[in-house]
Amino acid sequence: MAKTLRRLLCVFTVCLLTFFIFIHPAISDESANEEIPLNQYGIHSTNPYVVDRFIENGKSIDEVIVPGPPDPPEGFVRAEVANLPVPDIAAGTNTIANVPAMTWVFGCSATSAAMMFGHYDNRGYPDMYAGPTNGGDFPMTNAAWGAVVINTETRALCPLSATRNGLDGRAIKGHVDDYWIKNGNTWPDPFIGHWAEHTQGECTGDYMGTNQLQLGNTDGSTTFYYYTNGSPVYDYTAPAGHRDGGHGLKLFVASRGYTVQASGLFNQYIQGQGTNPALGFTYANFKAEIDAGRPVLIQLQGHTMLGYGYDDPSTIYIHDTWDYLDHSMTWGGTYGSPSMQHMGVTVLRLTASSADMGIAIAGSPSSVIIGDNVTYSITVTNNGPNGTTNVIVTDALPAGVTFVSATPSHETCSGTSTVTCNLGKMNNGSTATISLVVTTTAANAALTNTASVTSDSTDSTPANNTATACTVVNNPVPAISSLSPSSAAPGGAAFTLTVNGSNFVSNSTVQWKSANRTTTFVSSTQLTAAILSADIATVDTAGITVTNPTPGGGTSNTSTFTIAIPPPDSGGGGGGCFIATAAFGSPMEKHVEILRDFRDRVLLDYSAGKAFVQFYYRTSPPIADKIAQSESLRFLTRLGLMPIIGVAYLIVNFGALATLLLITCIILTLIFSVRTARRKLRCHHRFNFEPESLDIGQL
Ligand SMILES: [Ca+2]
Ligand SMILES: [Ca+2]
Ligand SMILES: [Ca+2]
Repeated sequence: MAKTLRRLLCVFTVCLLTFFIFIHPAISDESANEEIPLNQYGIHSTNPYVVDRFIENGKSIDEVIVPGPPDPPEGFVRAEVANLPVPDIAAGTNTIANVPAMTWVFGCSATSAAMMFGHYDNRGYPDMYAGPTNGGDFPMTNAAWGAVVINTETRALCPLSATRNGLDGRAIKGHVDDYWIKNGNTWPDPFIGHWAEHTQGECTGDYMGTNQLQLGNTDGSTTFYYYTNGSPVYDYTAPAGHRDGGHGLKLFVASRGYTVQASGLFNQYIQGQGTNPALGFTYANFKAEIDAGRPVLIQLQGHTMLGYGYDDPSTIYIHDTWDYLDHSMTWGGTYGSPSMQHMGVTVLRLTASSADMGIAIAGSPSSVIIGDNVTYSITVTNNGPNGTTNVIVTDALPAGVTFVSATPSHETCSGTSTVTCNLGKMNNGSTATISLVVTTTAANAALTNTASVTSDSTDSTPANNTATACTVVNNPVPAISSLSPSSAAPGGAAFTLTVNGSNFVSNSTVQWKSANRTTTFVSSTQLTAAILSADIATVDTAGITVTNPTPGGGTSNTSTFTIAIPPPDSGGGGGGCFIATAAFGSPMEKHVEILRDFRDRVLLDYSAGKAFVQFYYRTSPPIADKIAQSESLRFLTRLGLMPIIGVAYLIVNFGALATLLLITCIILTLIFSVRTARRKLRCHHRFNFEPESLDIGQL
């Protein structure tokens, strides 16, 4: 019996524990709710805007309306304008940069959503706003769209929150025309019974159900659904005649061609606002969204704002839909005074937009001469499926070119060694071009220039994100215009030859009679070359050329260098007749002139003569110096030169043959005369003639 009692007690204990573990929270929910007074809609809630509570799939759901006042409530005091800290996640603070701030545009929830999608429009999702303002890039405020007076109320405008006929180029009725009468108005929407409802699209208000009485919203209101216990409600499809504002966000995203991550859309009470204290969205959860670059809708009792930053331990930064400024509040606390309790969030996580960016590059012309410009035509294409933002083309210029200009079809380029062009936003299927001009500075058989493209979106095909153009940069054909010097005396020393001309390059080579000589590049119009003493050992002419190597290149015209006896007035005694000048005292003396004529008109016509002249000029100057210093030597030299001068005179004036004949005749005459004289002498001996009386000069 006692054993049975122990068993019963044990079973009872287990049942009791099971009851408390699994059943008690629900009881706790109910009892907790019932401790809370009924709100204006007869619901046990501290939130006066919970309009209904019902069970679905075994869970209790709150239907919450957000009336979203167009202006801060009467006497409302907000916290001071926040100075955003510099993002530093490790230090416990972060903000998402450049989140638009808007004033209230036909519903705070639609306005907050428009700020969020406006942000995404500039961060990889450019189709979120595709209107004409600001080139289709959603601006940082809605000031550009101005305001309008409707039924005595002045209302700010923004087509991303609420479309309207005449706004932002729209020529048909839109959200405001069909659904809006006056803030808080509960009348049927204006289009009902009067005109056909516009096709919903392009604005958050359409999809979120804002202002639409047939979806249970009075003017200015949007509805959201929350699990009472604080767990998230994923993409909730509301009962007929109702619309969850969160689900509306997803519908809007789909209408713009983008998608939401799995479980990437939910409404959730923050921790402490649901019936289960263990459940609810936390400050840490919010920080994770901000760190991922995702703004979060902050739901207050009666108002929606956009949260985009945090600062530990519990400050969050928000745009409150009432001005363009940064504000802050404490996570889970109240906003302003009279206070609006922070009660929930709506989280949206977009799937990364996908844009296959492609780039092509073509250099023109494909073959140039060094110094010419090459124009690279860079074409960037967004092959989709989404539009994208922050399209950046990078081109690190190769060696051998210098930057001239970079002209993009839109936006800007910068840099001269690495050219960076920020092309900004590119819609699906759109194309942008960049014209990049460089000057070639070095020959290159394959000048390769590579450009690459990146964007904010995921790229399904990275292989086409880089492209290369190949250009042949040829050396020009050189040309010689002059040489300095252009001649030298034979037997001179090695010297530096300056070659003037054009199209010379750093590796041009000077040739002497087709043989390379050590060459120094001075400029594109001047080279110098080391000429050897052996090159000018003898009287000669040498063809000078310049060769540029491949690619391209070639050999110049030939310029002639002369190795010759210096002209008469170029120094040396007597026009080069050193000994004769010393002997006769003047280079203009007529005997010297005869010798000079003989040299120039006879000797230099023959190679043996040239050789003799060269030999003479190398050896005669010191001898001439000695002769010039002694009168007797000068006399003897004059005497010795006389036969040579005579022969030279004859050859110059009568030719070599006539002179030879004449000399032969003279010699024969002399021989004949001598022999005749000898015969007479022998006769004289025979007839006793005196030999002393013989005068040969008389013969
Ligand atoms: Ca856009
Ligand atoms: Ca309405
Ligand atoms: Ca690609």
